[in-house]
Order: sequence, then structure tokens, then C-alpha cells
Amino acid sequence: MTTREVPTVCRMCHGGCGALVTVEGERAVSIKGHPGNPNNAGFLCAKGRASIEHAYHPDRLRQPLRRTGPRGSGGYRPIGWDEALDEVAERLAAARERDGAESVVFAQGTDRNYQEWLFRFANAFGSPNVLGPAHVCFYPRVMAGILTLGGFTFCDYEHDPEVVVVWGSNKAATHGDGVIGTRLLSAVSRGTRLIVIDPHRTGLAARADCWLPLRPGTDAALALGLLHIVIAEGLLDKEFIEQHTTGFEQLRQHVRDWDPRRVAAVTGVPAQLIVRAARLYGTAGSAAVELGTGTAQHASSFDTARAAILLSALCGNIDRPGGDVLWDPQPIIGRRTMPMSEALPADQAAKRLGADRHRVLSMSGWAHPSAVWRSVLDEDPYPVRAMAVFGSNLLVAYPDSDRVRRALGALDFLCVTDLFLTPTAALADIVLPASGWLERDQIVEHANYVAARRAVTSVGESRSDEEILNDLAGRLGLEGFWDSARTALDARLAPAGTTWRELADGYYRPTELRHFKYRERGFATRSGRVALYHEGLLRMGYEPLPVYEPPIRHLRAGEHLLTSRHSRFYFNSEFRNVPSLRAKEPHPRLEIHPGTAAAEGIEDGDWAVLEARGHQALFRARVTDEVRPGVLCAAASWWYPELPPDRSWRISNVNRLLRDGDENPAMGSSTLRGVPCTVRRAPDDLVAACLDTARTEWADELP
Ligand SMILES: Nc1nc2c(c(=O)[nH]1)N[C@H]1C(S)=C(S)[C@@H](COP(=O)(O)OP(=O)(O)OC[C@H]3O[C@@H](n4cnc5c(=O)[nH]c(N)nc54)[C@H](O)[C@@H]3O)O[C@H]1N2
Ligand SMILES: Nc1nc2c(c(=O)[nH]1)N[C@H]1C(S)=C(S)[C@@H](COP(=O)(O)OP(=O)(O)OC[C@H]3O[C@@H](n4cnc5c(=O)[nH]c(N)nc54)[C@H](O)[C@@H]3O)O[C@H]1N2
Ligand code: SF4
Ligand SMILES: [Mo]
Repeated sequence: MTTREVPTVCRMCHGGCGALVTVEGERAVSIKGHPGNPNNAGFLCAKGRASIEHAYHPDRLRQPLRRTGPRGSGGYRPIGWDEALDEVAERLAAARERDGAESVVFAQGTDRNYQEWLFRFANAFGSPNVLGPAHVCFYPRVMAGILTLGGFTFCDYEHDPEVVVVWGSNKAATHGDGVIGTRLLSAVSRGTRLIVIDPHRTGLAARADCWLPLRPGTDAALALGLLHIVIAEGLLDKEFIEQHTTGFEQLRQHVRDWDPRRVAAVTGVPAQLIVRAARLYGTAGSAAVELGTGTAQHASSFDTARAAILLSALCGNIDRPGGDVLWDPQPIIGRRTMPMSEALPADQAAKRLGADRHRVLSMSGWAHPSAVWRSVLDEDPYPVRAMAVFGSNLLVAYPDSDRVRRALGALDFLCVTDLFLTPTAALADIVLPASGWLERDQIVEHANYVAARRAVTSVGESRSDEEILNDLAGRLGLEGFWDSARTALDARLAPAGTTWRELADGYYRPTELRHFKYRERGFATRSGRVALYHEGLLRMGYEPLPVYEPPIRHLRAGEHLLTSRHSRFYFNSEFRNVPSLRAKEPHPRLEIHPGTAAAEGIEDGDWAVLEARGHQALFRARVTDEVRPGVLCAAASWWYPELPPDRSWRISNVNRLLRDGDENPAMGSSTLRGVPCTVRRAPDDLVAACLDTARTEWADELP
């Protein structure tokens, strides 16, 4: 048997780390960090190290399935690929014929490097409706950048920033990958100073020069305060402002009243700390801002992101070495052009669900989930009948999970492509087995390179999303696809003058990092300048300058502020079934301050019942002073793979307690952080009734 070591790129999370996989014959046997990868330099986290355990997991789906029992029962029989794909193509075509292409929704969760394929497919099919969690994840940042600067920025760790602002993100745990975490931490060890804006004392907050533990949801007020201080104290790059921005005077007027005392009263952060942070940032020779989902899951999501970009512009950090550098991709058919948005006719694009309210979200191509559920359940403004999901566990990812369940149950046709029979997949009419990351050739686009992720093994009959979409496109006669997903790799690389073979042999192609690009070609905005004041937003009916919208917070006696966060050992809802990772965090955690816990009679390790909106969820208390008093921080996206599918998502799902709101006007971001909620110790018999896997008869113990 031959043994080889294959250089590749891990994708147990957003996938930045270079990995070396040892393969014996057709089987991957071990994995380690790739010391020669410029992003992670040999690092591999616990998730990455569990890749092989995950790939050959006994519960992997290995064949396409057709549902035999009622939705949610988990009754399926295996079928062949041709039968499965014929049926999917037929059902999608029939829905399009009967109710229009917009009646078919395509869904995906967080990006897994095939997102552009799904957009391309939906556009070619004629549906404007691609559903994803974009509005509470990355897109407030992306769209704030595109509208304000004409592009998206990333922090330049090639040239150590003097200061990095880590804003609403637990980067060291959630971006342990080369994209950010490793590089941020090594910059810090070389002297980069940190400002951390987070109600939680994260690992980075503990190492920060300046930690601003603000009240959840008050980020935009803090941002306006930082803008106020740098303007009032003249910590500005005057030349940049004069030559490359529009609307400075309006911005100056707008933030005039946001003095440190007012900001302190709103955010709960002492005024002198806010001033110290503003000075540290404003006097740095180079500084970068890292925004996370702590800023994206409330009413001021888009405004916070816009304000952070304005701060960077005022202090001259845009496109500066060690600053916020505009992404300048290699000329492949990739993130920018692969979606083929020009293929979607304008009258179809205008039908995108949620576009009437959240025009900036809609500009980015995403439909709003709440509008999708309304269409399914109420046919308002038109019926949605069919959905094809490529990698999203909708029942735990979206707020108001019970409504999501009703909507999925009401569809005429649901197809789910996944690696496992998740509770969402267990509602599908047809389930398609997706290959894992070790099983597919994939182009990986990062800020600093384009790299090759390599297929080194295969599991059952599973196929990549790319193969499935390309095949379905062929069956439906859609334009713009290829003979095979393999051919597509070469076609997509051709504009950069390379081939898949060449890329795979070379492992990665570095992207030349260029600074101050605007000096030659201006910014890709209407005026060619950074739009501090944004006329276009005003025309769309939104605020031309960032505003602060107070979070919903009418606390009654006994209520606390519910929030959630992502876990170091899982990736959203994934890996609760991977033993080595589950052992590290066996139960869904509720982080609670000692004072709050004592007042509610809860001790470390107790099971606790959270209750909000008439729904309950069980979590295991971790009593810690890392969280602010009065904050209940629950694990996001928890489900129990060991329980029957239609129970597994109900027991410890924080999203059952949350409203499917659209509080931010431009992006429709839901308020998932800082929501009123009660907590009490859970009676032992309730815990046993909910979690005892030996039971065969289940009653609905939790409302
Ligand atoms: N309350 C609360 N809710 C949140 C969040 C929060 O912080 N708090 N975070 C939000 C955020 S930021 C996000 S991004 C979403 C996450 O939402 P999703 O991205 O939908 O994440 P998952 O629920 O983990 O679903 C991903 C599914 O894809 C499958 N999968 C993995 N790889 C592949 C593949 O290559 N192909 C296919 N077809 N399937 C694959 C996995 O097995 C898993 O079942 O949740 C959001 N919801
Ligand atoms: N290990 C691991 N890595 C992941 C993921 C995962 O689930 N696990 N998920 C991936 C995905 S899809 C995403 S989007 C990213 C998410 O990664 P992050 O953006 O780092 O998101 P969280 O881990 O949820 O951390 C959010 C931080 O925001 C803080 N916070 C809560 N409310 C507020 C607030 O109102 N204001 C501010 N300023 N801060 C607040 C929390 O205390 C927490 O420290 O990580 C990605 N990487
Ligand atoms: S941080 Fe992400 S990419 Fe890096 S090893 Fe861990 S799971 Fe893989
Ligand atoms: Mo996300």
C-alpha cells in the first residue's frame, strides 16, 4: 500500500489552516499542521485534529435517501444517485413551472467555499431567493465596506499593526485559523496592542491594553463616541480626509453630542476608558479593526460596521500597511464573478424576499429568513413551495426555531444535502450525502492566497455540493455550467493563467499585497471617495450617517439579558457527534456571573432552565465572573445527535427563545444578543425526562 503526504487546507471551520494529511492507499490516516503554510505555520486546533474522526464517522450519510415515513420521523430508504437527482430536478422544475422560479428557495449556512456555486445556480435557475444567516454573520461588515469604500477590508498582518481593535469577536477561539487568530496572536506577542470591545472577558480581553466591557447592543453608541473623540482631539489624517472622503462636515456635526459622558451613560463603560481607547487608536501609526458577530446581531449592526470603517478612514488606516486593507482578489472566477448575478433578470431580482424592507441585504444577494418563512406559511407576497438546502441546519441556526419547523413542515418539496442526518435533513423528502472536506478538490480564496484543497479519500457514495449542483444544472439545462465539477476547476483558474494541476502542485499562489491602491484609481464608490455621509443610503430610505438604536431592553423583575456565543470546540451546530470534541464540552453551556447565579439559586454545574417567549431550554451552568452580572450567555446552535431527530433540536436550542426579528433596517439583522430571559435551576426529573437516551416514548416536556 502506498503512503503519501498531501498538502491541503483544513475546512473544519472557515478553513484557513494549512494541513498535511497522510494517506495510506485510499484512506486518510493522520493529519498535522503544515509548517510551510504562511497563515498558520504548523498550527492545527482540536477541530482540525478531529478531521479524520469526522470524515469516517459511522453516522455519515453514504447514499441518497428517499423519505418513507412522516416528516421528522427519520424513516428513509436508500436510492441511487440518478433516481435522486432526477427527482430533485423534476420537482424544482415543476415548482418553477407552477409558481415561478421565485417559489424555489436555495439555502446555505455559513460559507464553505462552495457558496458561489449556489448563487450561480440560483441565478441561472431564475430564483432571487438564496437564504443564509448573512444578516447576523458577516454581511453587515461586507456591505458597510462595499457601500462606504467600494470593497471589503481585512487586517494587514503582513505588516504588524500597532493597534488592533477586536470588536465583538472571540477571535482567538473562533478564528484560531490562519485567517486571523494565529496571525493576530503572533502580532500581539511581537508588540501589537489590543483594544477589545466585548461584554465578556475573553482570552484576548484579558491580554488587552484596553478592554471596554460594554452593555450588549450599545456598540454604535460607543463607535459614535470614538468618532467624537478623534475629531474633537484632532487625531485625524487631514490630508486623507480632504482628498479622499466626502461628508466630513456632516459627520463632525452628527457626532458632536456624543461626548464621553453621554457614551459612558449609554454603554456602561467609564468615560476615561473610552477616551483612552480613542487616543490609543487615534495616535497609532497603523491600526486595524476586527469586527465579529457581537456587533452583527442587533439593531445597530450595519451602523456599527459603518462607524468602524469611518473611524479607520478618519485616522488614515484604510489600505495602509498594518491597517485595514481593501481586498484585491486574483483574477479567477471566484467570489466576485462566480455568482453570475447578471444572469438573473431584473424583474426576478426585484422579487427577492425581504428586498422591500432590507435593501442593503438584498443588494448582497441574500433573502431575509423571516420573509421566507412568511412566504411559505402565508403565501405572502407569493408562495414558496420548494427548498433545496446545501449545508445548513436551519432548525438550530435561525431564531424562532418553532416557526422554522412549521415552515419546513409546510413545504411541498424539501431536499437537504448534508454529511449527517441532522434534524433539518430528517425533514427532507430527498436527502443527498455530501462529501466532507478531505473528499473534495476545492479552490480556496483567502486574502493572501489562492490555495488548493485536495480530495484525498472518499466516503460511501457521497458527492461534493459542486458536483451535485453541476449535475442538477445539466439536468435542468441551465447555462453557465461545465461538463463536470473537475472541468470547472480549470475554467475558474484560467483567467489567472493557471490550471488546477498547477495550483495543486504548487499548493498555493500568493496574492500580491498592494497598499494605497486608491491613490491610482480612487475608491470604487460613486464619487471615487470614501462616503462618510452616504447619499445613496439616504435615497434608499436609510440613515446617511451611522445611528445608534437602543437594544430592546424592558427588563421585568427576575429577567436577565440573554446572549449566546460560538464554541471553541464546535463549528456552529457541527461536531456534537464527534467523540473527541464532545468530550471537551459535553453539555450546552450557560455562562452566568456568580452574583446572578446566587440570586437565582444556581450553582456551578447545575442544569438550568432558560425561559423566554413562552419557550424553555436546558443548559448546564458555568458560574464565572468572565461575564457581566445579569448576562446569561448560552451556547449557540446546540442539538443532540444522540436523540431522535425531531426531539434533538428542541431541548437546548437558544434560538427557540429568540424572536425572528429584523431590527436593523438596512440589513434586517435580528436581535440575538441582549434579550430579556429568566433562569432557574432545572428539576432533576425534567433533565432526566428530556435527556435520557434510553427512553423510547417521548412526551413534550419543554414548551
Ligand atoms: N442564537 C444564535 N444564533 C446564531 C448565531 C449565534 O451566535 N447565536 N450565529 C449565527 C451564525 S454567525 C451563523 S453563520 C449560523 C450558522 O448556521 P449554519 O451555517 O446553518 O450552521 P449549521 O447549523 O452548523 O449547519 C451547517 C450544516 O452543514 C453541514 N455541512 C458541513 N460541511 C458541508 C458541506 O461541505 N456540504 C454540505 N452540503 N453540508 C455541509 C453540517 O453537517 C451542518 O449540518 O448560525 C447563526 N445563528
Ligand atoms: N470554534 C468556532 N469557530 C467559529 C465558529 C464556531 O461556531 N466555532 N463559527 C464561525 C462563524 S459562522 C462565525 S460568524 C464566527 C463568529 O465568531 P465571533 O465573531 O468571534 O463570534 P462569537 O464567538 O459568537 O463571539 C462574539 C463575541 O461577541 C461578544 N458579544 C456579545 N454581545 C455583544 C455586544 O452586544 N457587543 C459586543 N461588542 N460584543 C458582544 C461575546 O461576548 C463574544 O465574545 O466564527 C467562525 N468560527
Ligand atoms: S482553526 Fe479552523 S482551519 Fe484551523 S485547524 Fe482549526 S478547524 Fe481547521
Ligand atoms: Mo457566521
